[in-house]
Amino acid sequence: MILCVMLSIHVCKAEEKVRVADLRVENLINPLGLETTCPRFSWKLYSHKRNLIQEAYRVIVASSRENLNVDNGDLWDSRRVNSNETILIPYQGKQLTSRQVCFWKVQVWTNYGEIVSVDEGSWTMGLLALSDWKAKWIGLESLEAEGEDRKSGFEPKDEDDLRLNSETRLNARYMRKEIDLNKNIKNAVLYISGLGLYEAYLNGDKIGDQVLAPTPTDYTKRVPYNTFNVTSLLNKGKNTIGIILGNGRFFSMRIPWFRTFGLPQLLSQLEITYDDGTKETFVSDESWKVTIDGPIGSNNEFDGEEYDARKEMSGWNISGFNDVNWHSVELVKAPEGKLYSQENLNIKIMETINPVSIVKLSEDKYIVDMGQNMVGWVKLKVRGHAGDKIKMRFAELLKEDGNLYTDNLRGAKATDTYILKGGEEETWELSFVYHGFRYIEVTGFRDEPQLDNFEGKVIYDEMETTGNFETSNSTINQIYKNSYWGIRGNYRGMPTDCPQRDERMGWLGDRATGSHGESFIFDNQKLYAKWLTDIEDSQRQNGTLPDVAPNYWKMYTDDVTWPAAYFIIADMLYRQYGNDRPIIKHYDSFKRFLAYIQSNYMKDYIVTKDTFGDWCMPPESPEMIHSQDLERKTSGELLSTAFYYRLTVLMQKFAHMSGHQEDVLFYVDLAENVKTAFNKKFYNNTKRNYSNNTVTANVLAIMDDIAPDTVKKDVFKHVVDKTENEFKGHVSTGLIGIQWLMRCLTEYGRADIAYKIATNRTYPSWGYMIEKGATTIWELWNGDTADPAMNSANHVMLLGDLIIWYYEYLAGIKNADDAIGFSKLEMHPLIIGDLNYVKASYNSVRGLIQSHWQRNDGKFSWYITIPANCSAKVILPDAEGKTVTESGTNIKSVTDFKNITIANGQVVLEIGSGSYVFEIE
Ligand code: RAM
Repeated sequence: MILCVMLSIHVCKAEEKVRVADLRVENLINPLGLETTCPRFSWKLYSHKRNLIQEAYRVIVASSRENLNVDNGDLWDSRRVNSNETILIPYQGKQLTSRQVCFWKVQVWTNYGEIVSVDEGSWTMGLLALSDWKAKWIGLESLEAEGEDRKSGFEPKDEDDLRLNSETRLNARYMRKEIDLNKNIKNAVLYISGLGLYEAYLNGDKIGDQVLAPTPTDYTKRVPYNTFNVTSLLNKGKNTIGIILGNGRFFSMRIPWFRTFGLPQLLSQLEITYDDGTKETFVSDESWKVTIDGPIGSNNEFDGEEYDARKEMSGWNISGFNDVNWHSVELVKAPEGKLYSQENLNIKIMETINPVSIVKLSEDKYIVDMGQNMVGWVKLKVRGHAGDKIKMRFAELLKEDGNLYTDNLRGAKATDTYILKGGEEETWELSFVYHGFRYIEVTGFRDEPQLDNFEGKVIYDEMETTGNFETSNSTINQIYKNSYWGIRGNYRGMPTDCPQRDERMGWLGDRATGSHGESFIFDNQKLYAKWLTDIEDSQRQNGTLPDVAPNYWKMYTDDVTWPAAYFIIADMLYRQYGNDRPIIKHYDSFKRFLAYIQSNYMKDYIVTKDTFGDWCMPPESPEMIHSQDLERKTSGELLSTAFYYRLTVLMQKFAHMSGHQEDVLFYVDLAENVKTAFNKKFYNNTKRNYSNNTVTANVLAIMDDIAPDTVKKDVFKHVVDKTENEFKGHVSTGLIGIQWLMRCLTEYGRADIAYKIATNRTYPSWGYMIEKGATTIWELWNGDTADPAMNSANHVMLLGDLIIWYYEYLAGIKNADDAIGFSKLEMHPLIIGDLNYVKASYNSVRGLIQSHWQRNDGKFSWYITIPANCSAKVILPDAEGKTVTESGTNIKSVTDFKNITIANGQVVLEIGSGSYVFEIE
């Protein structure tokens, strides 16, 4: 059945044209307000043709469409460059200036002839110099916020007091300004930074579909602005700009428990070009008006939003509104950070889902079930009387009696209130707050609420879903689905640990290896590149790196395993997306961190400091969060030294790539010394294992390539023995060991154990979470029984290398060792357990990769697609001595196939682009 589908996909029309499409500048399609003056160009080649190779390209960049049309690259013409590169080609033309509009296209020569792009791209440059800004920062600081006074005076009794009693309340600020445009408008661009969060309107129309913008930073370091082309929203005559400011992370949810930056403030610059070529600029300044008496009251990311529809100010954001009762704005101090054009994508409503049930709990209390632990909010539809108050409380779980379980939200109130204006049906949704929830407790409805009174809005950074993955095993499929929901639910302009409790921090350790797996599912490169800058922003003078970034908590524990994510993710961006700039940009910071650790915490090449251990490993008793059992716990020194070693190895490559050749030898030596010290200290020559023989200790020694090759197999036997005998085929690691576990078991020949771990339904396992009703991934293996103090039901750190294993192993979609951005693939599917089929695809930076295999009655069929201009080493499992065909022809007779070899029962061959159907019988 599946095979028929495969075969029909394969039919290739010979006359089909090769296409060049998906033109991207800095990996964005038609971006506005680019920050870099050396943008890079990427495109994809589309073709079903086999062995298609780009032989040369020419990039043309013009200052007008007219010039582009006649191939006049007045800004840059690369001329014909003999190269097969299609990603991130750097601009080398005239100096680009603020606001410049650029048009570009690419011409490509392939071994099938020349293709002129049908697609053209364009971008505009941002405001590159501070002097481009004429706008002034405005706000309203003379009105005190509740909680604001606690910034200094508040003295908490203990941790809990601090957490619970440092909450803040502050109404949204509504700002407005009417302007006169006396001529016809040719072009209008708005540059805006509204801190913490803004919603912007022109003549009553909302600008853009972003929510919770701009994305969060350490505002003492960097202040993002967004750019919009707003030409279509303006008219000759009177026009009105209306802005609402929310608190976001600028005026923090908890002070002083969280860092805060100040009261909300706005910078807005509207630049108009008229038809006659003249220009006019309208900026935020002292002439604007403001009120804090609008419908959006307190808006606190942890506690929820309060909306009083009776306070709606009809027409406030259109011309002619009477604002005599509004205040004049105050000029406020600019935030310390550097203004920059935000290049990572904003958050948007990415999906809408409907609830699955409503249960009446008491006279006025209902529980709405969204059927899925989701992140975002609920759009409410209600009819009632003025003053009726609808209260919605959010939670991930229910108690046995059907009420919300909120203990694991800690201090987050997660409650929205909506007060009706009365009359017609009213609809409402959040502006500046979001929740992580599956269930909503609703009170205040006059009539019984119905399912269609609620609509779930799923929000996360606007990014393409690049991966699809399905197998014949329903547990694996459900874990994949839970991961998909969990990963995207924790993208909030930074990767957060969790979306529901009073935390929501960008914890570094959670994403080290996870980000690589995530990159198959989502095009997360812009988000992670931004996050690396957040991390860099948080680095201290002495080189220490934070545990959370942006550092809304000032946590610097000098751990190595958490900050390691900084390096590992830079490497991920390079390997998965071909982006070498993060490595080059952050090289000095990397170096400073390693030097800091070396001089402060290294003794005889062992790193003596570790804070978190193998975080959240399965503990010895069900209610525990952290194991206290010394036999289960892996030595902190071992963890930090193993990670340190890995970083020194990465630095050898990074030094080379960033032109610091002189450092390479230093890191080679350092790595060697660390490795020797590690083996000396932790290797037990008699038992042939590491330290106290935990799975994590042995797995790290093997996979970080610290254990000598001669002993790896013996060490691995202990991994197997522990897992099979002591843990009965279950995971025994926490956040650290899990980053390598699935790959280690598979690489060393026990994929069967990896498969068991992947499909277990008993504790501890991802399948166990499903067994207990999870629709996302838990923070703790024992999330159903552990203390609620740290027990999120939507955390992705325990995924470790599972998603990598799904794509690279089960599906066999993997970058070849020496390849960048999938220019060359190594396709080697893992045929294991009772799996009958795997159907995966990944839309890489070079195009769509597909792998669908199935086995049936001793016959193995595999459909694969290699993007144009790419190649693959294909490894056909269990093929020796069998008949191997491709599209019906014995592979030996297919002249295209190069280097066919047979080894270890596998047939290995090299292929070029195109689609193939291999069959082994
Ligand atoms: C918890 C977070 C996070 C983890 C840290 C160490 O508070 O949930 O996931 O990285 O602790």
